[in-house]
Amino acid sequence: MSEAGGGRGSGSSVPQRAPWSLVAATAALCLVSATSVWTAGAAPMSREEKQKLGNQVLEMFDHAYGNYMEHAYPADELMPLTCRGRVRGQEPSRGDVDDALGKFSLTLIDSLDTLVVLNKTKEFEDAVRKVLRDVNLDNDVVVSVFETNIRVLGGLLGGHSLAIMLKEKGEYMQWYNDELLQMAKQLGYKLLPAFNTTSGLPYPRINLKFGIRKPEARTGTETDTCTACAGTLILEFAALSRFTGATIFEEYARKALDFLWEKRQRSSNLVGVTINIHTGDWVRKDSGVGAGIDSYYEYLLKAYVLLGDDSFLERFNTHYDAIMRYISQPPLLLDVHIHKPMLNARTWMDALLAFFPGLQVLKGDIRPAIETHEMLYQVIKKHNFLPEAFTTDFRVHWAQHPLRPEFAESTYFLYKATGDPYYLEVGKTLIENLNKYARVPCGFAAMKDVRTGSHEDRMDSFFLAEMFKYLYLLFADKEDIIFDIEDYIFTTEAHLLPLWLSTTNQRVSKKNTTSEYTELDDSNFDWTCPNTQILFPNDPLYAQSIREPLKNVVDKSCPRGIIRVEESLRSGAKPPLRARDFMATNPEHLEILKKMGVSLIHLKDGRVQLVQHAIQTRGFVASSKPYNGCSELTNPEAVMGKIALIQRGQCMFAEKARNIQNAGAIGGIVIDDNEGSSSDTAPLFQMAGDGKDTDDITIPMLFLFSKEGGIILDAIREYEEVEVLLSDKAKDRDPEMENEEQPSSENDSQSAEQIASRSQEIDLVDQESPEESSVNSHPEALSPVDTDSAASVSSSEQDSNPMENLETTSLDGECTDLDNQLQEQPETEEDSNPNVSWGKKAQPIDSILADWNEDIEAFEMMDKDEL
Ligand code: DMJ
Repeated sequence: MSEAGGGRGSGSSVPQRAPWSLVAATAALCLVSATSVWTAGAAPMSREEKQKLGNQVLEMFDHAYGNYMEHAYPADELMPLTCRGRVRGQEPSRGDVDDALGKFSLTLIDSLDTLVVLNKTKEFEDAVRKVLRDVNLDNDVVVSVFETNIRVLGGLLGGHSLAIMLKEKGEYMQWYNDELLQMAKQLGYKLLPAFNTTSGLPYPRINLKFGIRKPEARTGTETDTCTACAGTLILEFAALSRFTGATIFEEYARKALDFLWEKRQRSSNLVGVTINIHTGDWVRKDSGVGAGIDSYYEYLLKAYVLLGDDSFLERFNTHYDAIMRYISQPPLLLDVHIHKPMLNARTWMDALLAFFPGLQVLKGDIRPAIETHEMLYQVIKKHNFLPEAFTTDFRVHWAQHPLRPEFAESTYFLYKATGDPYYLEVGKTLIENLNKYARVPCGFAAMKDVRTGSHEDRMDSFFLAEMFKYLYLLFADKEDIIFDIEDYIFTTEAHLLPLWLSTTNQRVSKKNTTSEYTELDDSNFDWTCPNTQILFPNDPLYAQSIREPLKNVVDKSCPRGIIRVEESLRSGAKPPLRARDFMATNPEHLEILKKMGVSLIHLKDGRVQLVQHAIQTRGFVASSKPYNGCSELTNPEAVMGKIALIQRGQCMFAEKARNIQNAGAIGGIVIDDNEGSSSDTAPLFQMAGDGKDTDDITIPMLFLFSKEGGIILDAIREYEEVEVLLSDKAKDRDPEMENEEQPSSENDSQSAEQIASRSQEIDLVDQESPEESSVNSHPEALSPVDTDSAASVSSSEQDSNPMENLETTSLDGECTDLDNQLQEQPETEEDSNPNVSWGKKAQPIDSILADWNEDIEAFEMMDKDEL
């Protein structure tokens, strides 16, 4: 490569960053700024212990890499149980998974820069020579464009990046003359025909020898690709362009990203999982941060960091807002529908989303990163590894675990951001589990079933590319690494690309898309990096205080489904009634509904209607002290006979409820401590107990997001006394209800018509198919009483059991069981049709049916999903 190309060829000196590019570099660099800050909580780990663990990682890498080189090379992967190489065509096909194998010594290429990170420079030099000598990129084999890009192109570029770094240091790689880069360029040109679509989105597969179109290609007929597949090219392609000066690669990757951005669902700002590469229609409209989408988001933020192009940050921020609004339900991340983002599309999560906390660290949003990571860690502690998919109550959904590195990745970034030694302990557990459960004489074997500990004859290349890198770096001090890791950004396969590329060969014309966005303001940049200076030195227990309330989230969750039924059969207790099992003709089911304050009415036309009776508590509000309500109140006189205001966090809701109840409060309102949260945008939040019996709690409790809670807080600042009405009905949902007297629990004896006129309404089209029911119910609502007259309004009678009230949202009792929340999804604007089941208004049956069919189709499709 010539200097004229502007790239950094061998012997060239490191280009100076232009001042503006520091923004990009800083975004990556600030991740490591907290390493020296010790946080209390977990005991600090001694240097010796860290070194010991680092050495253990090295030994494990040697075991994996050594066995691959000895028994598998030049095959793409090692089969660690039978101790031989996996050669495509010679083994039974595993379907899409095999598309990563191009007969190009995948594991060797994917391991190149890991060797340098792990200080195995001599081995790196040998490995590069082998790649140059042995690897053929022109095989008649159909490969995945995505996998080939992230693993092979990324591997070659990462190898090149570190080769030129070493050469410049003057000891190793002195013979190197950009040969890896030349191979990368050759591969880049082989991938380009995949982009020959009207949309600019690449075909998912390409024949390395024949491309797409030729009859011999055996590909090119696909119509769909995954969003991550089309949206995870920019780092490698831009690096290739900037290293070589050939702008075409960056242009193609940008075009694909531009197209995806154009196609985002405009009201939710989310993207689906798969898209038609010709029409741009979303084929799968479910949306999450895991399989199928994950690295699309990752590359938007990292493209900004590497390339310094604001438009990528703007897009990322727009998507991120949508993710936090709809998908993030801390500590969970749950897929939703792009067109109905308040509707969960699944009741399980996949293991790939474990990278997301790491991305949140890069974004600077530490709190949810800590929460999700903690939840994942507890799942790991339960099953030794993260199963490929697990349910919202943390049961295994898909039991395999192919030694994925995402959780180690997030652990590393969280440690860098917080300096909390807790994350070192997490890393230690990962190492122990790998050695204990996955290590076999000939390498490390993927888990076939995390529950039984059975193995698969498989060791994916990403295990060497990523896992060992992140684990080694977790325990390494600066002096343990022979170069400055802060000068590089990690691709999604953990390959290293130098940040100086941001100022090199920037000749690619950028689409002018900025007019679509709101101007970037300072706040965007505030949140681009974790501001560790502010967060941690002042509060060394920050990360721990976020983790603490979640420490039993997995253990205390209610097991469900088969396990639960089996357990209940053993114990004689009745299993919980799940929404889909509900039978309108079953008296026991009706009894459960009744206990929840819900009656079932048979209508003349054959439909049935579920009606929920209003439950109310009226009283003056008073702030509790301490405000978090986590210990005995110091101001019982102030809250006695009142509705206590408490802040979310620090302890379980049940604990808060007990403390205010003991102080004499007649109800409680928990206000979210997540500043800016609002029921306008956040999905329904359901309070749950701590897994223990909550029968002792008899006062009603209500949760309000920060914006709505702020209305009350403002009111008490302005007026001496503020009275509120806690009700399970939103008064303002139906103006017709405004003047009606609110029904009380005595309404049990009212006529069906009376109740129906002021109730939420559920239409079941077919009583025999209750699983097809659609219920339009609403979260508990609080109606502030007119503050002018508040003082003169006397307290109404408290007539409900609060936890019962809370639990009416879930047939499963204390569990936050999204499966059973059936119909607790607040409607989106798009969905909020004034005719939809509120009061007596009815949604036209055709539209209900169309809606249901769409949802059912989506659910069925998702049930069949594979990662
Ligand atoms: C890796 O190949 C990459 O990280 C990719 O983005 C998705 N995950 C696999 C490993 O799990």
